[in-house]
Amino acid sequence: MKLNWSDVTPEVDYLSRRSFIAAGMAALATPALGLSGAPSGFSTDEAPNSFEEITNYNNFYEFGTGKTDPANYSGSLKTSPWSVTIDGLVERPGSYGVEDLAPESALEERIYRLRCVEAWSMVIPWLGVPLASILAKAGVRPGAKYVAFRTLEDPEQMPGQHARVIDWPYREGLRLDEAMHPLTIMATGLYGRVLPNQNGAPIRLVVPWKYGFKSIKSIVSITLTDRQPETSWEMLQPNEYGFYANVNPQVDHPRWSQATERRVGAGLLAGRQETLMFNGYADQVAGLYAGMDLAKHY
Ligand SMILES: Nc1nc2c(c(=O)[nH]1)N[C@H]1C(S)=C(S)[C@@H](COP(=O)(O)O)O[C@H]1N2
Ligand SMILES: [Mo]
Repeated sequence: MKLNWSDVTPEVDYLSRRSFIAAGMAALATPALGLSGAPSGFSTDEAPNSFEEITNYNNFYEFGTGKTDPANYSGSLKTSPWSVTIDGLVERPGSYGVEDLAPESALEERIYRLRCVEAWSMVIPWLGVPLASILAKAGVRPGAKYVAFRTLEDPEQMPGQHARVIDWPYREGLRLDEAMHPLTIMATGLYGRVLPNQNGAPIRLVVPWKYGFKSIKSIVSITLTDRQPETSWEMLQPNEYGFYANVNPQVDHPRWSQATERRVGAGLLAGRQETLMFNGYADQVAGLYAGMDLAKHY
């Protein structure tokens, strides 16, 4: 594993956390919570965006549609206690506490690229657990083919829900094999800290080879089904947003090209960079779509 980005990122808190871990210490004297996710071989060695960028340029329509709205208005979300209902085709349906689904001792660090369908991207150092480990707790029953996710619906805590831009709650879904893929995680932190509200606290999905809208935030329910679930963006505009939403530079959005992207924070002179098939994760995930027409199943 190559973690040589540390000499190019100025993220001071993160660097100090890393050296802390290296020293084998258990606690941190900074406001960071010192969650010590083990690094994993799945991470990119690209320089992560700064904590500032990752937490102030967000899409989280429950708090407004502007990029700084989530940072400004998500303080009203109460993230603890928080439980996730897991139901449908599972052996042990029920309500699971976040601390049981993603215990600190199980957290892994995953430095992933995030590519929004709007053609910007970032690199984010998540902390989380494989979604597969969460599904194993509930026990997937034979016959389950898809996983459906829902975000909290509570306009009192999520003022953006007073506007009906989306048919709330925000909904997403994955095919079961996508959900079980080792790259698919449920994140509860980033940069060694508890997940900020604007990034989907206390628990959100991260599927790095798909457009960002698949990575649903602040999840309250997970349902195993035998049918492809309805998903928010497809419900809203099916000719523009599909169920699969795999990052694909060869399939343009009807209103803009997906061939290139702007890396947030790279600066005006950096120019745009080429978007990679499956967001650069083709070696790991292309096999999931063997034989499928990805222009049809966008
Ligand atoms: N519940 C919910 N989840 C959501 C969204 C949203 O509006 N509501 N926006 C999505 C989009 S479009 C993107 S690009 C990512 C952004 O994640 P980030 O703000 O943590 O970078 O969250 C996704 N998850
Ligand atoms: Mo997005």
